[in-house]
Amino acid sequence: MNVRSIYPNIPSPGKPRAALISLVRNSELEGLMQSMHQLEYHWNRKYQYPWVFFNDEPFSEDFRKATQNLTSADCYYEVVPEEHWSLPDWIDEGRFMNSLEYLGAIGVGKGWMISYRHMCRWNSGFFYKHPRLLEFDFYWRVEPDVHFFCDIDYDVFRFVRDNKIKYGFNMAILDDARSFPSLWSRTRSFINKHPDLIHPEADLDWLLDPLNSGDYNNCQFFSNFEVGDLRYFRGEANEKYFHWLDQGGGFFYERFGDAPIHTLSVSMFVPKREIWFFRDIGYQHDTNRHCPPQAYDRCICEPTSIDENFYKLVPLESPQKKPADTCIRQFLGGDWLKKKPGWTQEKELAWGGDGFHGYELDGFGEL
Ligand SMILES: Nc1nc2c(ncn2[C@@H]2O[C@H](COP(=O)(O)OP(=O)(O)OP(=O)(O)O)[C@@H](O)[C@H]2O)c(=O)[nH]1
Ligand SMILES: [Mg+2]
Repeated sequence: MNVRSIYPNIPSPGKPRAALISLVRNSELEGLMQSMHQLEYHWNRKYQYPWVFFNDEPFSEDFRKATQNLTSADCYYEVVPEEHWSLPDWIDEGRFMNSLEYLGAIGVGKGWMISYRHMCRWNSGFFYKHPRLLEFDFYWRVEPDVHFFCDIDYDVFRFVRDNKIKYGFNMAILDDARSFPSLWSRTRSFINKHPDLIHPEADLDWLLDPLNSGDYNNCQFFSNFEVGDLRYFRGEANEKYFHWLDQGGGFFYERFGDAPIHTLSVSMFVPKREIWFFRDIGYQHDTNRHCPPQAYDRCICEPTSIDENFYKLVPLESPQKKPADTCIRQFLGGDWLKKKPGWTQEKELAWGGDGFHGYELDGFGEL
């Protein structure tokens, strides 16, 4: 059946210029189809936002046909420009090779993979510059093999636009600090160089550990799910910050990830009220899963506690220092940081009877 006949795409003058975007290999078609199918079924068949697929090589005919078959929205197939996916001339290749060997040997996830470094760099500083995305103001990032569990009955892009949200996430978890030993010192030097770029209503404190000399606590928005404002990423503050990190070589001599970089960027340059926790969108990437409470009528997942996933990438047993509270509590602050009787980080919390209260955001109230 043609989904257009059920949900006619009535173009309204105010429809946000937005797209679903996915960097993906031809070989990941099956995994992508599963992600796409679920997001189309639960959400996009009602809104028909276009899909933009990116690849470091041309997409195959099979890939195009299969993906186009899953949506009645427009699909675009783009190749990443060579200069956004190659070794810059200021990088010492020998030092890069040593880093691949070293991070691989100590077991940092995909630390040995050259393509992974390019992927992280592209997601940090290049995706929003691609000519195709210049047609759009907002994006929702979708990876192969992820799951969407809930019917989403509102236009996420309209919500983001109308409420001036610059960045939306649905998991905040600890990252492996061995992948970016110099990220915080490099970020600190950027702050010292450009104090004027720090937004007066930004909140960086949730990312700093008072028990560890005020250093970065390694919390990150888990960026395989993100909804954001492309104009923010193209703006002066983020662009200068990315350039500063890139010049330091951390994408190649270390394994700087786009997740901690996006997290630090928006936490420095965006008012906190413009960062949104999509607690209502059930989602899974590998073993990391987020499922909203009290949403049995529209979600097909078991509700997860607010602290879920905190230790998934960095186990409790690792020697890495942990912040005093889980990353999401650090972000939410306020009452979320008050310890309940018997509360410890090690214990997965059963969801309390009173449900999630969200946090007040200019009167948008509870999620
Ligand atoms: N076209 C293309 N896509 C890539 C390449 N490397 C990664 N990607 C895509 O970038 C996204 C992230 O890559 P992953 O390897 O899954 O990285 P990750 O999610 O941090 O790692 P996992 O936790 O192992 O899934 C996925 O959408 C991949 O399909 C590449 O070399 N070429
Ligand atoms: Mg992945």
